[in-house]
Amino acid sequence: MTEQTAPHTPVSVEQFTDEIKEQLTYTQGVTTDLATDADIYVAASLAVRKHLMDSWMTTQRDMVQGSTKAVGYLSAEFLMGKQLRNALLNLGMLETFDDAVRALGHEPNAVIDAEVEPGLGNGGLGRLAACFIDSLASIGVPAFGYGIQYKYGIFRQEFDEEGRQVERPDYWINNDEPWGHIDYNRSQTVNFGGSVEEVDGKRVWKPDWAVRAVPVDYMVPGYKSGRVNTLRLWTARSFDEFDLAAFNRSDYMGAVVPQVEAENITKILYPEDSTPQGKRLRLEQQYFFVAASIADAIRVFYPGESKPDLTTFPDKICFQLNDTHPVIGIPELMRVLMDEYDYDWDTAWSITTRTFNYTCHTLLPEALEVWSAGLIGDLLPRHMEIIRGINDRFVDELKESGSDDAQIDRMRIVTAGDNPQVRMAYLATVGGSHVNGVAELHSQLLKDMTLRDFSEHYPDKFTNVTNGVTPRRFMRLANPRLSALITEGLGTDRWLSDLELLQGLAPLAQDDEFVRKFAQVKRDNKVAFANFAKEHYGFEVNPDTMFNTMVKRLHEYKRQSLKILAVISRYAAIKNGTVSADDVLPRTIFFGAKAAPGYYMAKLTIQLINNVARVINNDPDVQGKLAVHFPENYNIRLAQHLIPATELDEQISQAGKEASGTGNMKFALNGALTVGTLDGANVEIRERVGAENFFLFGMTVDEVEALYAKGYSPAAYYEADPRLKQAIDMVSNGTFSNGDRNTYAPLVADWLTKDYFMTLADFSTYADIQSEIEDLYQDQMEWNRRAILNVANSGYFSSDRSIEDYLERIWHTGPLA
Ligand code: 26Q
Repeated sequence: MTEQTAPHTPVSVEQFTDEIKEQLTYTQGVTTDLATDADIYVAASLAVRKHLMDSWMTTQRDMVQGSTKAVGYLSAEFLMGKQLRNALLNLGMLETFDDAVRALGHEPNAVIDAEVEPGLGNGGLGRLAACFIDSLASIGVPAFGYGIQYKYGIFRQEFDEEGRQVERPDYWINNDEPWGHIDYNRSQTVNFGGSVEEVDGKRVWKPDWAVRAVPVDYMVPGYKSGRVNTLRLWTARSFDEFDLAAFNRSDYMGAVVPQVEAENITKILYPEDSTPQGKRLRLEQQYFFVAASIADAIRVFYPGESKPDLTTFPDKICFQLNDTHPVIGIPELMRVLMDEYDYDWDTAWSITTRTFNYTCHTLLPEALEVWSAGLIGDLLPRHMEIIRGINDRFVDELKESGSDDAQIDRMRIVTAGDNPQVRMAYLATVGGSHVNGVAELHSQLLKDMTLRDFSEHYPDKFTNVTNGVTPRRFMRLANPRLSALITEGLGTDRWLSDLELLQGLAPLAQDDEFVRKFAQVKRDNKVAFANFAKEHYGFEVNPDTMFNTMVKRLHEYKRQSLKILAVISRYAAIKNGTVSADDVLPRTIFFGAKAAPGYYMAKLTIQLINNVARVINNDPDVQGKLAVHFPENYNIRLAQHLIPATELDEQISQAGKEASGTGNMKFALNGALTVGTLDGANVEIRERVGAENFFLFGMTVDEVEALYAKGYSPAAYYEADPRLKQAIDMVSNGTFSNGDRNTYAPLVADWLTKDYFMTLADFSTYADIQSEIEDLYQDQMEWNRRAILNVANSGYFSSDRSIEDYLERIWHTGPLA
């Protein structure tokens, strides 16, 4: 990383206290003595924003004056988490804040907690985008995050009496939201529908409706870099707020229809994070934010120019496509260049393909976005023409290079036949310079399977950038105790911007004194989590048990089922005395997971986990030996509390299905050991931390493929392992449904007859490795030594390193001078 510029002039506690009071009085109109925690939160946030303002403006100025190319990270999701403490950290004002807030008679944590977390993402992909813009600002690269300010983010999850997931709206903007700055003066118009006509030999799009895209800007402060970038989230507004004619006819509802329809576009985040449905509103969202962002970038980099030379556009900014969600940007930039600025196809194509790059985040074929050509043609007729133009030229290119018909059919961007479909991943691959996967294994599998024909046709386009996470939020903020110990051990806190320095901890794993301190930190984090859980979720946790966690979206491929079956098996063994009471290592198991509202099997699995927890936690026979907790509504805040307290992390997806995973990195960096399969970034984590410090089990990708090929029959595994048979029998005989045998019948039937992700086949090795885990845990010094080695060797998984890789392999740019 480059040398850091001076961040910011220090602010005294007195000055900051005064600034908070000033905001309270003159912005909010609240007296200091009557101010609530939420008032203080808003006042402090506004005061902090002011401290960022100068750096924000100089960063924007320097970006436009342009010593280096900027990055536009186009993403339908940014899962930011709470903002205030992150901004304070990056300004070096954490302690000043605590003291000022106390001086005003408030408790700092209560004020921090008053912030409502913006949940503008589903999971890994959205959180990755948030980590990346943090790293870009910290490295000093000029960048925009471009996305959508959803009015409702990811739903708030509740559990009903039966343990079923209930989705509640997440109306986060309802509260005072001091971070987003709405900038009506930089609005854009986004058009939809209509038709394309030929006028004087030119194709002219005559749209029939339009919405106004209004930017809401969030500051993205770099850590000690003196740089502040922008996250620009678009919100949709109507041009015709009100139909006066309708109102005058007393059609009061009808009068607001145009407004309601326009604002619907950014009303809600889609909660599906795989198997996307081809819903019109989703396409409207995608085009809405991408079209506004492209127009915005042209406005920013060619201010006031009516005839800009856009052949220089790829030197000003490159756009990273976070999965296929923004891929409609490719035909949109073509359209803008040809229709609005009069470039010919070849020039426009050259500019476009040099501007875009595409990151793929999946391997599941059903997760690849496909839009019906009919729908695109209806909503964006000119774009559909352009997509066909891209497709036709690409097919010609394939013919010239000697591809056979079968291969051409496999590779068409627009499928043949009477219900043609547009394959967005293919459009992204053809329309950009680079395609990357998100972990070594994933990138390899993309080349060998998912995009094989393309990697043969464009061998140089494909590369890998392994994901990473920001150590600022997920170590320094989430785990202050461990951070302090690391700083003490290394004699510096520079590791927060150069995470490979963690390697300096490796020798300390041999220092018993350090190991004991590390163990104490983990213990303190467990106690702190127990208190937090009690206060906010109402359950009792025993910190003298092993904390074993599985948190991630609920998906069959991630195999929460495997974990719950192993838990049930363990429960049965303790209850029946198959393991003697003395041999039982007390464990507390934590689950956190949201299911897509329409994903039946995932929701049934949530219900099962909740009911297994209910039965186990109420059974005196296993008291103190086994407990299961499923706090509802897993989110960034809960992650920041739970990850530092976890000792054993579960990354147990079927090999070849999890593109990367990023939770795995957060846990390793916070001193948990991982039990996991050879999947996604687990492979690289294990390579780095050492095979002896990672609990590996399960089939490999090749073994999985071989078993599919040979024909997989899960029932044979059920018959072969009595532990598995017993666990499944307990699910089907009503142990976890008050005797009702129907409740989980669909799950049981799936396990025994389909089990597409081979949970049953991996059960035995997974159950077997538990005794290895428990043996090591009995030796706390040795366990903690290995945990330290996980921390020491995981510095590679900083999102700063990911960004450095993007800069070098894909973006070919760097920090501002
Ligand atoms: C698409 C179309 C319509 C509706 C929804 C969607 C949609 C939304 C979100 C599709 C996918 C997602 C999110 C995917 C995701 O989070 N993938 C994860 O990305 C992480 C970051 O690269 C990886 O670590 C995970 O392995 C991967 O599952």
